Amino acid sequence: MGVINVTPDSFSDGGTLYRGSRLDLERAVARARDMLAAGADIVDIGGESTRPGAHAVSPDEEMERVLPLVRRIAEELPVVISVDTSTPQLMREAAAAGAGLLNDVRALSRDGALQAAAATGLPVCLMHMRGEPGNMQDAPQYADVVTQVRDFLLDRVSACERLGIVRERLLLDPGFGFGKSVTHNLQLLQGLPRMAALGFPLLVGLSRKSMIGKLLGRDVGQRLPASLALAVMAVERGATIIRTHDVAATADAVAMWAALQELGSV
Ligand code: PT1
Repeated sequence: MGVINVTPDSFSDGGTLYRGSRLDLERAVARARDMLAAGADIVDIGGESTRPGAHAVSPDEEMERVLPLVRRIAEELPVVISVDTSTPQLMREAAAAGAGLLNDVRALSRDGALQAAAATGLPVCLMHMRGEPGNMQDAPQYADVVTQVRDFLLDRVSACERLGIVRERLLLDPGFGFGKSVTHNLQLLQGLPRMAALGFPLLVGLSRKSMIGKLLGRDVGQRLPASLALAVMAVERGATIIRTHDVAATADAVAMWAALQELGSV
């Protein structure tokens, strides 16, 4: 899954698709095409920055950022379009525009989100977050992060099922960096097999995140080697989909793991 941020203030690819405050649609479509050529099966389009400390965006602004790009990619490219949103109206309109997956960092907790997602008939990724991007890194605490994240996600699965979203439509994501210390993130990575044992496909996003900066002292532009190591470790522990800014490099890294897997099964 390749990341396409349509936010002028993205943490990691800081507005590279923007000319001033205007999204360059042609460049964004070209980015998606490059990701597809590099081995992405999915592109994840987000119009709300959710990095630590990010500010909320209005639903109208978010929809204006995301929907034109969803339409263009749906017309032009044979790739699954994921929409990274918590906004019910955007879920509905994105589905009508050709999206194939809803990715909600708030696990359908906004008013009307469960109903909107159910109505689309699309698969949904439910992610764990503690708090909101603006405050989530203020000293997060857990007695047992793996168990608590797992139990939260299972509660959201139940909420989905009550609205008619069947389990077969759900993916889970522990939400690396969303209200977690470095140690919590490491514990979640090590505990990923317990999450995988629930039987849902697991999506993980570790690409360029600040845990790498904190552990290694690397700026956001210097985090690729560590991101690749984390991607391989996640796949090894049961991750199904890797959300990444660097599709070609990540596809190669994961392909090396896959080659070794195949050897084991002959
Ligand atoms: C993610 C994810 C996401 N991450 C899913 N969607 C972001 N399903 C956006 C940092 O610590 O992991 N899974 N959508 C990006 N959010 C963050 C969070 C970016 C933390 C950076 C950090 O640096």
